[in-house]
Amino acid sequence: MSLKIIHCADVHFDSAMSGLDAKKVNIRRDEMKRTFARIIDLSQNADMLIIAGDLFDGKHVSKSTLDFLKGEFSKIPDTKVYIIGGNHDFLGADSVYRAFEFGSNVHVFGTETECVETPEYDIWGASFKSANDEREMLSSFMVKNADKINIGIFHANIGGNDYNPLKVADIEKSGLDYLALGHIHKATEIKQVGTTHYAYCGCPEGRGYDETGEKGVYAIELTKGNILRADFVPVCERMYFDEEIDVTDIFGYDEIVDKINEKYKGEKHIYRFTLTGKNNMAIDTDVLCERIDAFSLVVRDNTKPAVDIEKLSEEFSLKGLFARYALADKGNMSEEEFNEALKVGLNYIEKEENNENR
Ligand SMILES: [Mn+2]
Repeated sequence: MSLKIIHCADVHFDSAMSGLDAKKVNIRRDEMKRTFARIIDLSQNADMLIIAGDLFDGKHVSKSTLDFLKGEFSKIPDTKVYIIGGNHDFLGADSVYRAFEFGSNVHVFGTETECVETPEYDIWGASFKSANDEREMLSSFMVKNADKINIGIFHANIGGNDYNPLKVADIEKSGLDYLALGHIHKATEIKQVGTTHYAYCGCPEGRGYDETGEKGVYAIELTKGNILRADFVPVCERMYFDEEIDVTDIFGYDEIVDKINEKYKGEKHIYRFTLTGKNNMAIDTDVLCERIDAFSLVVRDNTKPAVDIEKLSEEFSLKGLFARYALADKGNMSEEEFNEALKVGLNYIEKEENNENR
């Protein structure tokens, strides 16, 4: 007998989605629902859907989100849904997990480690009882029926000091066959210690520039002691990109736009490009953003002027004088402001000198 599992975590429904305007936040929230609907689709033929914490971003969950979830879970009546509360949606006294009825195929684990026994497998899990639950939930843990398939679901920080810190040695002693983890938003590969396989699947949809690239879930098929299949299945609607673009030796907005387009490729994702390198152009990043049709785009200018400012400050010239004043005032500015001021000033002086020489 083999067991099919869809392992997801950290959906963070109803989160604020920083950096996007209100209209785009609403679009992203709809996309989040489509992403979740895809996870439900994947779960049609699975024995279980595991949600390893932080299904919600906080304790305030909208009625529409709850009704949506109930509707989705009802589409997979033959798939068991196992949920634990993570640090964001811990099982406090006023938790939605206590108040809302998600459906007869849905089980939410309580705050003490419990086991749901079925003829085919035992599944173990526990919800966080506070935002920073420091209990080590797997220390001195041991499965009950070692000859059965044993699954674990925990929100945890492997090797950390907080958020249910897990020791790899405890995983090794657990007797679990598969440990489905949540909390870290970046997927790991399927790891193995002793006879236990374990993984973080990451979040299914990025919500910030620290959650870049393809996001998804794990589709696992296993028998006692054997992983038959472990596929990372991307399900995200949109991706975040946070990349640097070196604009040394390129000049003019056209060339910078070309260079951005090489990375951007016309796709409607969420981008943050940071211009780096040395360039004397005083770049208006708004102009760049207007010329690129992305879902969301931020361009930051971290370029430095292509001059040696220390050396310039020793010159007996208007530029030299400007450089001396600029260096003297440097302490009052951020690095970015300083570089911007240098470029604007030096470009201005250059223009004036060119006019005089005409
Ligand atoms: Mn999370």
